[in-house]
Amino acid sequence: MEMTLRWFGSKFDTVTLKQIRQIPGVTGVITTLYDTVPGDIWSSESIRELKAEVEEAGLKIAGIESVNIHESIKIGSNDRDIYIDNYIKTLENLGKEGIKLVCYNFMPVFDWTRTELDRVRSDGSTVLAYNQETIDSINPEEMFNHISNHTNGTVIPGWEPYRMEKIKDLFEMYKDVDEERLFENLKYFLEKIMPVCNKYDINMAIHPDDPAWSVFGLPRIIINKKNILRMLNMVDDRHNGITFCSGSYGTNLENDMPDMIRALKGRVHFAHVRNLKFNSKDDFEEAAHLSSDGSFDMYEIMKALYDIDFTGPIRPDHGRMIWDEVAMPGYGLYDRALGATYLNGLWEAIKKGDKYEAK
Ligand code: DNO
Repeated sequence: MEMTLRWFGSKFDTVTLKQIRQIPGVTGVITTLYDTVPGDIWSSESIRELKAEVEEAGLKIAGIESVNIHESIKIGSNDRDIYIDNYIKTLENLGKEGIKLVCYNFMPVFDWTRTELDRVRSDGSTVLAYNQETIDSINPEEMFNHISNHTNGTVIPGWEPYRMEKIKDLFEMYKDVDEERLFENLKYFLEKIMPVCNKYDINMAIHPDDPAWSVFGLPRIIINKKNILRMLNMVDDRHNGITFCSGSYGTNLENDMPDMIRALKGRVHFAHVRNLKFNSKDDFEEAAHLSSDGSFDMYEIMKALYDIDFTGPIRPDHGRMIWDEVAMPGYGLYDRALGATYLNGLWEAIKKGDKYEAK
């Protein structure tokens, strides 16, 4: 595996490439052109500029998160082919610059959903949290305004202003899209993009729906082992793969994550590894990465990735806000650096343990 950190570009991120470079064992960043909107064609020039900036800092671009999908593709509207063609052009431009990993998601309207961005934990750190009752009692627009007031002045991924511009129309457009239709639309999209992925050897890594169930009545499909296998088999190409995100699949306690990882060998192209602490089935918060701070056995998750010979990029995920840092919630420097170091430690121990066992 290759340890990375997510970075949103010098215009948007409070964390610098220099700081990232100084985290032991982090060799690359996962980044994006954050000022594009879904449907845009990413120009070769802007990709090259981004790449040069990252490389000048002694790092590499290990992958793109995300090239977001235009809603017309998810809905399956008449104009979807225009946006698929644009997506293909973007992939082509990324491929020409040697980029081999693209993370995306197929969640209608929203991306990941949390109800709080700054829940205070007993140690004084603040974290992102989810409470089902809050979701059930709030409408999506209120939710958006609520989230926007707690971002420490940053534009947070998944809650970019463009998402809210057409929210009412979008809910209307999704009214006939159920899970089956969403699967069909995903298949249509994947079949169209696989040729360019094959040509440039680009791994597509779909991100799970977070949380792993329907939110605000919208359909969600990338939620469990059964659905992932269906998605992988319906377009059976090794470039059609997944992002294994423990913080997303783990929202559903019925998902046995080490078992899922083992079942997906060869198709896990990217990993987001973090912990969650459940207070009840309907309320969880994003703990530190350390197993004992949350509800997951992080050793078992890393061991499963090791066992499937995972060689792709991995990144610590949302961190807590600690040590008075003011940054994008979930994406500060300090706790993610601790997370990367912890995950690197687990990996080293697993690898060495494996060697001793073999002797
Ligand atoms: C949240 C992220 C998601 C993720 C997208 C991938 O912090 O994990 O926004 O980047 O779903 O397309």
